[in-house]
Amino acid sequence: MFETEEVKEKLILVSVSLGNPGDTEKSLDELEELVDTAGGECVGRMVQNLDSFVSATYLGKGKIEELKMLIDLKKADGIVCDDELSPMQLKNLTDELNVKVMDRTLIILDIFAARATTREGKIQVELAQLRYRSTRLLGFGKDLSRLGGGIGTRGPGEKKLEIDRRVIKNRIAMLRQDVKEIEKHRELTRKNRKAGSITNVAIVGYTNAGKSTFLNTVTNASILEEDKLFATLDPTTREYTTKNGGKILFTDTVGFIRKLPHHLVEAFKSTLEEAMHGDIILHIIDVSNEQYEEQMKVVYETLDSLGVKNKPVISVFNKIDKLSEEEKNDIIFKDVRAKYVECASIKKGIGIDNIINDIEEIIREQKIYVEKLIPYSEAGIIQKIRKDGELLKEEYKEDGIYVEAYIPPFMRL
Ligand SMILES: Nc1nc2c(ncn2[C@@H]2O[C@H](COP(=O)(O)OP(=O)(O)OP(=O)(O)O)[C@@H](O)[C@H]2O)c(=O)[nH]1
Ligand SMILES: [Mg+2]
Repeated sequence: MFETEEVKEKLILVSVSLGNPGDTEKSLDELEELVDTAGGECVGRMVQNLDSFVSATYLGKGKIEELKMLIDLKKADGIVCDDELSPMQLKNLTDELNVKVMDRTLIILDIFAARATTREGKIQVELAQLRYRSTRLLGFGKDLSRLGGGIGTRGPGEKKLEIDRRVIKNRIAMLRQDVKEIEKHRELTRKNRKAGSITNVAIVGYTNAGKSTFLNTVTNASILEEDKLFATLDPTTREYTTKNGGKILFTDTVGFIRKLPHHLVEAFKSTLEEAMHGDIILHIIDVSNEQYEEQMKVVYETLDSLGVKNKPVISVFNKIDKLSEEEKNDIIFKDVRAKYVECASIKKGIGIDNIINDIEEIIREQKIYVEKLIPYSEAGIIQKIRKDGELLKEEYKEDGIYVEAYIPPFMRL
């Protein structure tokens, strides 16, 4: 991702394990992937088992001494903690260790900064980065400025992030204004779309599950699909025409991850909500990832936090081509939150027809039966019913056209 960088930063991953050691290791595996994506190199790991985080220093005293030795031994340039550090923890650890101290949030923000391409994406990422920074500069001198360059200091585009507190404050105010403008515009387009009475399907899922691959396969969109975390940041909407000529809009958006920084969720709220305004949620799961159940949980937690409720969910267990026959037999493809469950290999085009069928089935179920006399002045509506609904009967009478039909809930007669 940052090919221009010549020397990779050597980093040690650090975690405090409060519960299951297996979960901690899996979370660290993911952190390693994140660090790799951000252009760093993991040269070691250190885990401390504790009942709770040490509020001032994240790790206990003895462990910090051990960590110092590991840093010397591995000639590491810095550490990355697997949880978001408080400003105090960041300051104290930096003072103690004298190397670059980063956390999971900073790494994710860095990746987002590099991935952002649209004006909106860039504004949202910068806003999240500056909010993260502003509290970490406050009252503690310029701890983040001690990061030097490289990972954690890159803003969207080629820009280096601001470290001056006053400038940050002004910039945040400006960016917030920009975000407001964007939201206003969004609200308008959303209304227009509703008026167009097309079913919206929001594609959601853990990062790297295959969301963009689905949209590309089904609608010939050309969204970057990559075996990297957070390949997609900006939402993309594409129209799909069913065999019967009905229209469906699919929206692909940013993937979820455990411990998604709240600054990012805040900043990306409008993007995420946009996608969540869908009528149907298409949940893509990478069933070849051994953590897929945990990932499903994270997805539903994120949806809950965004207030997405009472929408029909279709869950797709994707990448079944990567499973052995034995694994396929062992896995129970089940999701209690879903109305329909499908197995698929989206990349190989397997299972896609079933997914489309499920969507059509839901659309059909959502339709409302009406009997109505439509005045001749509004005869154009018949065309709309043919397109988005099902016209059962039409009779031309003196004062209008009498229809019996199934219409979508968003259509008004
Ligand atoms: N083996 C296999 N690989 C797949 C399948 N579907 C997608 N992939 C691969 O999985 C990787 C991630 O796919 P994307 O479509 O970019 O995933 P995404 O959910 O959009 O990920 P983010 O945008 O990062 O959140 C790519 O390398 C795809 O080629 C599948 O059915 N089988
Ligand atoms: Mg994607």
